[in-house]
Amino acid sequence: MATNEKTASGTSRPGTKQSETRNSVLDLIEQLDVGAAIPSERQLCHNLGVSRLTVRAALDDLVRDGMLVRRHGSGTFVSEPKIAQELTMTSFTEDMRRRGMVPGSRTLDLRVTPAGAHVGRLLHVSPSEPVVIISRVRLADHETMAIETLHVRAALVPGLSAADLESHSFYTLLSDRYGIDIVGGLQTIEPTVTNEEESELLGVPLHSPAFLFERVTRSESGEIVEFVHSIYRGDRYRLVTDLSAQPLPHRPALAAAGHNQRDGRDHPS
Ligand code: 16G
Repeated sequence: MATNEKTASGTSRPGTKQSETRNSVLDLIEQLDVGAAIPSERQLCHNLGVSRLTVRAALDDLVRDGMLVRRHGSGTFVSEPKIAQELTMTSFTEDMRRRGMVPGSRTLDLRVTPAGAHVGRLLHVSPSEPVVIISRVRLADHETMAIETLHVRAALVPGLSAADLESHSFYTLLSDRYGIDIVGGLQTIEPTVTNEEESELLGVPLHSPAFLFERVTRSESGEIVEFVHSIYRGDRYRLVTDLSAQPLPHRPALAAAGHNQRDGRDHPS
């Protein structure tokens, strides 16, 4: 499986004692199971022939990168591997299933309100257009992964309920119940940290690193279907892109995808 790799990002700054130590610990992690304890700092110093300071710095680095987790008083353990998120059009449900994980969804809120200026602009509707706003916590193998807030024109999804979205994939409902197939869209990704509410819902410390995804998708007819604002856990995700060769020139393609190059900022619309 090309996902959930433990150490695909296991390279580090070359040529320093710390990076060599980091790589040796990464080799060790590869041989251990998730949740297994790594040897003590003292043992590692002895095995690797480096100072305590070097070992500690390398371990700090690996803790920060989410490869190891420290538990007060009991030691340092191999973390659950991060999810290697490819930047594709797939749904959360489909994505998790493909990784052999059980997808889940908890609906926090579902309400219908006028779009307002900002969401109206993103969905290409008037500010008074009724929009369904649904907030969901997304789970994989019962663990919290992300909070997604979905905005969709109410007229597109009559009868959509909170319970529907706990037992079904939104993209599957769109296709099977409402006859809408998503064919493309635009997504932006920014680094962020979790606020108090997000930290609580995700079960992570306040101001934990996270990814802010914003996605606008369109159907076959070219109509905008959804605007989704999502906070994904930074300790559980890393982003992967396939660097296949692009036909030149590629800047006009970016412009066509909706990027505003004049002010240097990206506007998903
Ligand atoms: C993904 C999408 C989200 C979409 C959802 C549908 C990202 C960042 N977001 O999570 O925009 O609404 O899939 O998932 O990838 P579902 O079909 O499982 O409900």
